[in-house]
Amino acid sequence: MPEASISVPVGRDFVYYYKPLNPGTYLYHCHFEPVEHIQMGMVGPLVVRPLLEKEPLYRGRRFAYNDPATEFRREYLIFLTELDAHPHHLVASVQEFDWTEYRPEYWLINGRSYPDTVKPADDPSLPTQPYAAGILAYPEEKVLLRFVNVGYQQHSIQILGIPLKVIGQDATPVRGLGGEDLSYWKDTLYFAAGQTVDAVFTAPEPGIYPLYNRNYHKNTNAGTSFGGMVSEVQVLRRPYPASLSPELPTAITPLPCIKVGPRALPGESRSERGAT
Ligand SMILES: [Cu+2]
Repeated sequence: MPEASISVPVGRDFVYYYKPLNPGTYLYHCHFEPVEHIQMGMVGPLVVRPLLEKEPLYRGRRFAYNDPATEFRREYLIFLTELDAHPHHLVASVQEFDWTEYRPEYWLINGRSYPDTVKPADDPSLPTQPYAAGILAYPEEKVLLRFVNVGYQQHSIQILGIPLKVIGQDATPVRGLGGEDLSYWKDTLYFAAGQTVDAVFTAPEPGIYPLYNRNYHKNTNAGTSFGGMVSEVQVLRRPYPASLSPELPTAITPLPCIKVGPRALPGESRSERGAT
């Protein structure tokens, strides 16, 4: 809950435990001064995998939820944020900013704007934006897109030529009270701020299919076209024989994370800080 949860002072750490109960696509963000800190980048996605994947019958296969109908071959994260450079300049020089003046001029997918979105992960030209935002698949593969909108605006995303089937929203499978399948097809998905959506498609014939924000002013970088919340779905021709097909990312690949364990500050023992 913003402003009511525990704060972590500068130079200190805090170990937070939680038990994930339900599979799906989530997001996390800082809960202290969130209006400023979310804008400054204290945000991220969180994926909880279904226990179904651990059952012997389904081992080695991927599912979005505990339902065999939610199987997929590849998954990609579409992490939507936007950025107003003005408060960043002010905060960097320790000046106040009135957040009701928030007017973003950069729109990002996975922390990048087009054309950077389609560059590979860990591209040397983007040392602080390591995540790729392009979507790769071979024809007829089932692709799961995990959309997370952690911007302050609503966003509408369409993939030209590829309708999307919504199977989950806010980490909840789209089902009726009796468990009936209420998943539905959409050309344009609309995301409220703070919303997540799981949508699938079957890769069509080889080609490049643009993924873009239908609010066209968000297809720019500070007024310069063409940019912003734009990426591509690339459906690649599978070489023959299929065994020669280059490896594609089959799942969200986490970057190597820095392991931060409970550390004692000088003059302080671990037990005093409640570390276990
Ligand atoms: Cu914060």
